[in-house]
Amino acid sequence: MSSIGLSPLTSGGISLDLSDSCFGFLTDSSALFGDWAALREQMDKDGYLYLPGFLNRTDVASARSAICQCLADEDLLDKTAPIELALAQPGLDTYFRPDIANGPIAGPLIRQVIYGETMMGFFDGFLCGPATHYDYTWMRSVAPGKGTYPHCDVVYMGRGTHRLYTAWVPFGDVPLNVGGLILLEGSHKIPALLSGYCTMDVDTACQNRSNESELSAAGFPGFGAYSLDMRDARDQLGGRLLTAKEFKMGDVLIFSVFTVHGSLDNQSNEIRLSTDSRYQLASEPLDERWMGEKPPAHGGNSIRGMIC
Ligand SMILES: O=C(O)CCC(=O)C(=O)O
Repeated sequence: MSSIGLSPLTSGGISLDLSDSCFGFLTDSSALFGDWAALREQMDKDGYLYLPGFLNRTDVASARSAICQCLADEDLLDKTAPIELALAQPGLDTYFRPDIANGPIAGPLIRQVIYGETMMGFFDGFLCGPATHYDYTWMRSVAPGKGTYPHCDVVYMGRGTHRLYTAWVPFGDVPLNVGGLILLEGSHKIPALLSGYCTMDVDTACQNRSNESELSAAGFPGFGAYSLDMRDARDQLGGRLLTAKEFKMGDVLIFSVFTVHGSLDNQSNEIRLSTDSRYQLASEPLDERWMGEKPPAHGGNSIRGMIC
């Protein structure tokens, strides 16, 4: 147990330092709701807004049921347990399922939650003008044992405006052992990141370096991760890693594309279900990789050649 009474928490298989100077819990900004200036100030200060209960829980639960049914239809769930619990088949290997969020069965219910009036009204007010969202929706169905390495979103979606925000929405209650999102407080303002890692793009091919991406050529591991070691990233960058004691259906966590984040590992036997979706002013440039009926996404024609 740590000094704050938690069992070991891991990210990427590495135990995190849970001492007060390295780890803590997200600040609840729901009391600021409606005060756009205060919400912008809070985002500017910490790099995120945590809004528990902001979305309609019943709508989120309906979408969850449809997602669970999709997973059950594919035989990914433990057949001895109710589908709604999303308990994984032993040995299941699943992590990323944008096809479910962008598909015809659960998609409409998910999109109603994340692109409906409540969310878009929030971004209209927060961004001070009509907001839009990317057409592409990222959806995670994170199997036991898996998690997300630390990264900043800008390296995956930095070709349009940088006044771009991610909303992370759990489609299930996510206590610590189910492995929710974790972010590094204040990391959106670290000069070395802003002038280095955050200027790069995963969809690049260094023609003088066997076509590896500029991130990989600069020594960043994986596909755009800042590091494969959340603990070490925190030690290097400073600040506290923050998460929620339990994310609940209806909660939303909004953060800047410069905020370092990843997830805790899923240490339970259920599949962690969540989406991450992107919002910006409609009048500002969009990253075309994520727009259209069939967004081009990464690779293929999205790759830009360069000399590194
Ligand atoms: O849900 C996760 O594990 C990661 C989400 C993420 O990277 C994001 O919201 O940008």
